[in-house]
Amino acid sequence: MNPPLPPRQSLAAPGKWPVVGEKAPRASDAPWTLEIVGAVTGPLVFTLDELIALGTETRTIDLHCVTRWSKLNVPFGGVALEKALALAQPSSDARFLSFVARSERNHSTSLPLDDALALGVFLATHADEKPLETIHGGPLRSICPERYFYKSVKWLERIEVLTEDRLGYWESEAGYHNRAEPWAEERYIAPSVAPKILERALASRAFSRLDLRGVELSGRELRGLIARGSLLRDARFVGCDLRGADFTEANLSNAHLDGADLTGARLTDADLEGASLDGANLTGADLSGASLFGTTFLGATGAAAQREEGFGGSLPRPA
Ligand SMILES: Nc1nc2c(c(=O)[nH]1)N[C@H]1C(S)=C(S)[C@@H](COP(=O)(O)O)O[C@H]1N2
Ligand SMILES: [Mo]
Repeated sequence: MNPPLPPRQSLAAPGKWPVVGEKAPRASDAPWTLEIVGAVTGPLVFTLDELIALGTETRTIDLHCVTRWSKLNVPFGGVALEKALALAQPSSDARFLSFVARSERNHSTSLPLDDALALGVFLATHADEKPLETIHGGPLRSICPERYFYKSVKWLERIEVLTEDRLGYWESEAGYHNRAEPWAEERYIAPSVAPKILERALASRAFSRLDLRGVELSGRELRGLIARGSLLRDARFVGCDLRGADFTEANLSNAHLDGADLTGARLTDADLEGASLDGANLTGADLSGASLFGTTFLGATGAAAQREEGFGGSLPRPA
């Protein structure tokens, strides 16, 4: 019987462990340390020996790379994240953790604090009873069970405790999904386009005519985005900075634009049916010709929507 694998994953060849992403840490003579900083009562720096003195254990963890290989039951040796974190005492407003690598591009990934603890993120120094090889993140890497492997950072040197999320390298540069749950196949934020195309579109803010159905871009700064005629049905732009964006003739049906700043944005002839713009700022936004059946503007500011001719949706209520 083959072991159960998340959708569309395959087992790596027995004994093989592919290398993905960066191949080596930043060159440095400084001894390895792990810092825990940010929204904590007591910022800490551990040497590796001090970290290990917190108590080591072995955890058997399944690895699922977003590029579709999996490796099951890998025995890792190291220290539970919660032991180190408890000593630093996250403050009451701590919500996210950013795991930062000692690498040329200061590679990072983030996790909600609650998920990191519930999933049992592990600070690994060993794999298969041997010191973790440098190419796989030795001397120290974080391992997050139950998430695609990009949520596990090689050459971990800093954990930043955050009150608001900060997207990691792959998540912000390559359109990788910020939750990364393999059983739900949360690989890319826009499942309908090739990751390379999304990466280029994000870098140049040129979305025109792309099929980006269901894209998850909440919280991003996307000022001046050009998305003329884009297919953005079910897209999520919650809380985005979209000042001056151009959505002329875009299909934004059922899209979520709650709390977005759409100051001066062009939504001319856009399809906004079923979209939610609750709490959005529409000051100076142009909604002429937009279809607004079932669009909600609860608590939105900027009266543009009310004045439009042919308005068929719900009116903004006074705040
Ligand atoms: N520092 C660092 N950590 C990283 C990456 C990276 O490029 N740099 N890539 C991630 C990705 S996409 C994967 S799949 C795994 C790969 O780990 P491996 O090379 O040990 O298989 O590391 C993750 N952690
Ligand atoms: Mo990956």
